[in-house]
Amino acid sequence: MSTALGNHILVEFMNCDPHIMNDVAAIERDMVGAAQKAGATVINSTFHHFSPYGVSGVVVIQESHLAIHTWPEYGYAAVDLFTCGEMDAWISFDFLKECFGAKSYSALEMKRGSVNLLTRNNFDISTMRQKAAEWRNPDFYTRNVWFTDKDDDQALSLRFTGQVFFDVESPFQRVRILESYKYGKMLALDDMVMTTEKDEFHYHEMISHPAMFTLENAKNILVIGGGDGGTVREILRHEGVEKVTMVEIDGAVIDSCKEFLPTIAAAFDDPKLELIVDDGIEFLKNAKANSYDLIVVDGSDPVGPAEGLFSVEFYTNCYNALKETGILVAQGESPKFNEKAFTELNKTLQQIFGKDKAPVSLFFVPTYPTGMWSFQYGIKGDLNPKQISNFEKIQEFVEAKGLRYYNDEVHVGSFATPNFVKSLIK
Ligand code: SPD
Repeated sequence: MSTALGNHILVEFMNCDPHIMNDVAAIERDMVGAAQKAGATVINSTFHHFSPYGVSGVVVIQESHLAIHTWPEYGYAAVDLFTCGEMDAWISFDFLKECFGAKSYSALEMKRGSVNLLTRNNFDISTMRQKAAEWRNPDFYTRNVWFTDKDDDQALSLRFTGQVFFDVESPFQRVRILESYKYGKMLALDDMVMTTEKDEFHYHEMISHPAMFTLENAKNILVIGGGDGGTVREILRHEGVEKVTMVEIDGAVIDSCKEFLPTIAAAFDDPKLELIVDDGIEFLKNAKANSYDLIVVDGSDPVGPAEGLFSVEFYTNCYNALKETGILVAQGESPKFNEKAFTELNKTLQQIFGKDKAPVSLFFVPTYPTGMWSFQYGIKGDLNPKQISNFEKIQEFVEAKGLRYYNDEVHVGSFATPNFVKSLIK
């Protein structure tokens, strides 16, 4: 029989992966996982991310607690594994060592509450049980966990509930579905917000309808990227569309959105959609000339797999694949957050489509850094999205489909450019 009430292992994890040491969601998941792995019953967990870096947190278990404090700048974690009963905390130790990528470690094991030093009370357990039944969890428990989409100097942060629905390192990127307090569930690729349940319509209505109403009769459409499904959902609202081909490089994005963002991934079963999981850049190299009325490039930011979506070669291939009269719409970055990518993309499109054939449409997305975002156009043939006349048709469509961002006024207004944007693209 044990002569102590508890067992306490004080752990030093050293030379850990610094990114993990600063990832509050991963650390919470791993600490809870470590408790479960050792057969503990998890009661609650609370974790906090410090600014600018560092994480602290506790997992309360039926068998006592696991606690952690990290110093990412030293790749260091101080961990307490306090257990009682039969639980083997060394199982948690081994699990965390792997999760944190600790290259060195040490541990000090102590017995806590030596029964030789303690005297047992005769306290009245029945009164205590009755009191316990009256307790309520006070409202002061708060979570302060933030997802931050940032460059070196600017950021957009969303407080999230700690719920991680999907977290997979695909061959291309880290794909996550997290839950934010204000904007519902969101898709994040690496550390960038792609879309959220509450404001996705800003982006998806504006990437689709201005081009569709400029063309008026688009039948054959190609979407590159757009794995969450929001763009094809909007395009397929237009009854005259005969076929949409969508080429998304990362199947994990499609799978995660189908399962956890079904209102965005709502059109994947549409018979007019051909879904291809492959590299869109390669697809366009081999695309037949003169094929599409509209090509939509719904890519992520110009890092990782989307980098090639900002090249001259790629847009030349898009130009060739468009019909004689056709439109290209590309995710154009922000003239405030990513001025360089915004400007270079416009230069590329002007070079390929012509100087007056690369207009910019600006719109507002609350969950993208700076909020100001753009779609950039390449116009082939005699079309002008700034000068449309089918206002009534647009109004009927907006009403019938219950659109929440796009309308005839927004269409025209979105092509108005502030002076600083004019000078970036002149
Ligand atoms: N920084 C966000 C860039 C937008 C990327 N595309 C979002 C995909 C939505 N379908």
